[in-house]
Parts: sequence; C-alpha cells; structure tokens
Amino acid sequence: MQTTTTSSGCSKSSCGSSAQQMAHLPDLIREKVHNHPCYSESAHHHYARMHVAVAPACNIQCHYCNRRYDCANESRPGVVSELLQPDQAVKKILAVASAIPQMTVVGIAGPGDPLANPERTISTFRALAEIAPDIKLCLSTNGLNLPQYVDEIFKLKVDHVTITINCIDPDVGAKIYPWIFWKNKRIRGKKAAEILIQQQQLGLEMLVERGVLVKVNSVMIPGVNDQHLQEVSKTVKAKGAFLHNVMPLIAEAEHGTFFGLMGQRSPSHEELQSLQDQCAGDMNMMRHCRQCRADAVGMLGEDRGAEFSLDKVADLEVNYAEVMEKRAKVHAEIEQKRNVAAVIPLQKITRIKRQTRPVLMAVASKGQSLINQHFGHAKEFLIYEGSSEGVRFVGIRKVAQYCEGSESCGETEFTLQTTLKTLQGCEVVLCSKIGFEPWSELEKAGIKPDNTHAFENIETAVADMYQKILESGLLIEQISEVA
Ligand code: CLF
Ligand code: SF4
Repeated sequence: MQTTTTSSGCSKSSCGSSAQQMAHLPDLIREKVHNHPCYSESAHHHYARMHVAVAPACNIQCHYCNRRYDCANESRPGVVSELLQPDQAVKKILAVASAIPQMTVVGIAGPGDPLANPERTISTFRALAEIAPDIKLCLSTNGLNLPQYVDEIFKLKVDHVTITINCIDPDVGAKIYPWIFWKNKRIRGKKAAEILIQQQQLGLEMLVERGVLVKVNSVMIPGVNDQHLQEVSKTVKAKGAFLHNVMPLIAEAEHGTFFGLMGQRSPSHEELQSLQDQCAGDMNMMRHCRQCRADAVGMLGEDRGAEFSLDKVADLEVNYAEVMEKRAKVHAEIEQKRNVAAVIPLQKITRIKRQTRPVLMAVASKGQSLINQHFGHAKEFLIYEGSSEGVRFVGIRKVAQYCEGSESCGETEFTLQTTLKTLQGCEVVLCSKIGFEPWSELEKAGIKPDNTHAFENIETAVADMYQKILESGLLIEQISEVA
C-alpha cells in the first residue's frame, strides 16, 4: 500500500480517540486501540510505531505517487526505504522492540501495496506473531486485493487495517487512478476506478464482519475529491469503519508525480481542518497523522529508522522473552503516568460567554502530553483550540527545525520566517523554552510566545492560556463575566 506521497486515525471532534472519546467504547475495542498510536490520539503521546518496508510492488497507479518513492497513500514522498526480506524485517523489529520498548505496533504500509506482495507480507506477520505476541500487527492497503486476503488477515490476528479510499464515485476515481492491474490485465479509466471502489467496499464490509478495526485514509485533493469526501465519510461509517483519516495531498513538482507535474495544489491547513470538521459529524476523525514513511521508526513525528539499518541489526541476538518482560514493565509505567494525566481536571473555562471566538495555540511537545520541547528544536507543532466549549486537538503542522546548532545560524532567519507562515492563524505558542530572537519575531507576527507552562499537561495549559487571554482584555468585547 501506500506509504508515501500523502498519507493516513478518530472521534467526533478530534481523532484517533482522545481519552474522553474512548470512554464510551466497548471494552474489547478500547483494549485494541488503547496503546495504538494511530487509532488513539491519547496513545500517540506515549507509544511508538514502526513500519517495515517489505512490500515493493503495487497493483494500481495513483496520480499522487511516484514509484521511485514510497507508497503515497499513507506517507509522504521523497523518501526511499531500505527494502527488507521478511527475515530481515523480523530482525529489525526485535531490535527496535528491545531498544524502544514503547513501540507497540508494527505496520506494513509499503513502499508498494502489502497485498500486492502477499507472500512477503504474510510471512513477516506470521513470524512476528509467533516470536513477539505482545506486538500489534497493522496493515495499510489500497484495497484492490483485500477481499481475497481478509480471512488470512483475520487468522494472523492483524487487528488494524487501513484502506485508502479516496472516492466512492468512479467518475471521481478516474481523475485519481489512471490504471489498475487486475486479473493479469491493465485496466484504465472509469472501469478501473469502478473495480477498485468495489473491492475496497467489499473488503471493508468483510473486515468489519470479522471484528477487525478498519481505518479509512483519504487523500484530500482540492478540486478533485474535496467536495466528495464527506459522502465517503458517511458511507464508510455506515459500513462500520472505526476511524477516518483525511490527509492533505502532497504534490511537489520535484517528486515527479502526475499531480505534482500538473501543478495540482495541496489543501491549506484551514481547508483541511474545515473538511475534517465537516466529516466529524458523521465519523471519528484522525487528526494526528504524520504521513509517515514506509520504514518509519519511533514516536509519530520522529523517525529513528537510521539507528536500525540492516548493517546495525544484522548480528544482533535478542532474547525476546527477556525483552517482553522489560517491555511489560515500561508499558505499566506509561499507563501509570497516563492515568495521572487523565485525572488532572481540565481547568474550567468559566467566565466566558458562548459566542466568544476560539483561539488556536501551537504546542511544542516531545510526547507524554506535556509541553516539553524548546521552540527551536520543534520539527512540528501540535495545534489545539481553546474555546468556550473547552479544549480540543485539531491537527499537526510540520516545520523545519529552527535551531540546529551554531553552524546553521545563517539559515535560521529564513527557517523562522517559514515557521511563522506555517503557524498562521495561531495566536499562542506554548513551549518549554524559547530564544530572544524568535520570541520577538513571534510577537511581531501577532503570536504570543509562552514558556510559563513548561512541563505542564498540554490541555490544562491551553485551557489556562485561553482563560488568561480573555481576562487580559484582548477579546474584551467578547467577554462577559458569568456571575
Ligand atoms: Fe503504521 Fe498506519 Fe498502522 Fe499507524 S501509520 S500502518 S495505522 S502503525 Fe499512523 Fe503514520 Fe498516519 Fe499511518 S501516523 S501515516 S495513520
Ligand atoms: Fe503508489 Fe500504489 Fe501506494 Fe498508490 S497504492 S500511492 S500507486 S504505491
């Protein structure tokens, strides 16, 4: 499947299920998503995932994909994976499981489509299920071959499957997929889209029937399927999909994709959030997807793949029974911290009238639901919205790291200006530390930097900041004291 050009999470207003959103789920499902960093927004602050690039071939062509790179349905373009044989993949997984015990999920998401490479995908999962039963298995596919492998997927206890569904209307599909390879023939145009859609919908129904959790990824392509994705959301929800992840198209000319070369634009942050909000009425939405590469390793948003290249793990001997014991201890510690965080009462935003406008805040965080990162070290910001309704997570914005040490100082001004553009619409930046220069540039851009909430719980800090902004009189015309 796809793992590269654009990418791949749940709840009414945010995704991948926040703690409150998960509270209503049946125990069995809660248990399945609780420590899956993509299916649970709360888990992604604490747990990591890894992908193994064992699936090189693909059976369809997407206009946002260039096969020289990874599969674009769940990741970003421009990154090439180290292709692995199943036995090499298992070695690497055991090495990562030992070094990063918070890694709970192994996904196969490319660089082509896992089910266009069924032997390699199945033998990796089969070996892993036997050796490391504490690791969740995850699969991400374009869906063309899905129905024929649903029973095998179920037998292997692959509990999480992502299907990239960009449309349910073949006329829309014909603008996204030039061809598919089906029953030994290349099929083009609307007919190709019809077959793909049929297979995706059938695969979704069959997985849901068997109790497998299904996430649907959709790539938002302005002018092509943006007006259509709400209908997609309704349809897949009605069929039992657990989560919908609407991802922005990534189409740069230098990636050599059809859309990139044709100048097809990507959606803005505002357009993406607006569509996610519209779909959220019908479906749990994922908003914390990082469009990972097909060989990503680590917490979402970080990539430690280079630490585990084949040459580094080839001779490693791992006693997995011992590793499993250590992992269980680490997971228990994480859960303890998560429980403490969950009982921190969200500071009530009490003195506000309903019509008060929301405020977007950008948060620099390395995880654990804390404001624990230096502004200059952030490669991405978590975007939260404070409003009279409370606090909600609304998305991720990636930036180039501003401070990489003294040697790159000449480039920092440019990077800072780009970051300021990326943070457009945000009124506050919450971080653990920030230098004098970025502080003053942020202020000039109308964004309030804040490091007084360093190492505090994010949601509590956002609520506090919102209250303070209102009380400071900045929005005085919209405030009304509640008796
Ligand atoms: Fe990987 Fe995908 Fe499984 Fe997650 S990623 S196969 S569901 S373990 Fe996650 Fe990465 Fe987004 Fe995918 S952040 S691209 S949604
Ligand atoms: Fe590329 Fe195939 Fe993935 Fe489409 S399904 S993005 S063509 S690898």
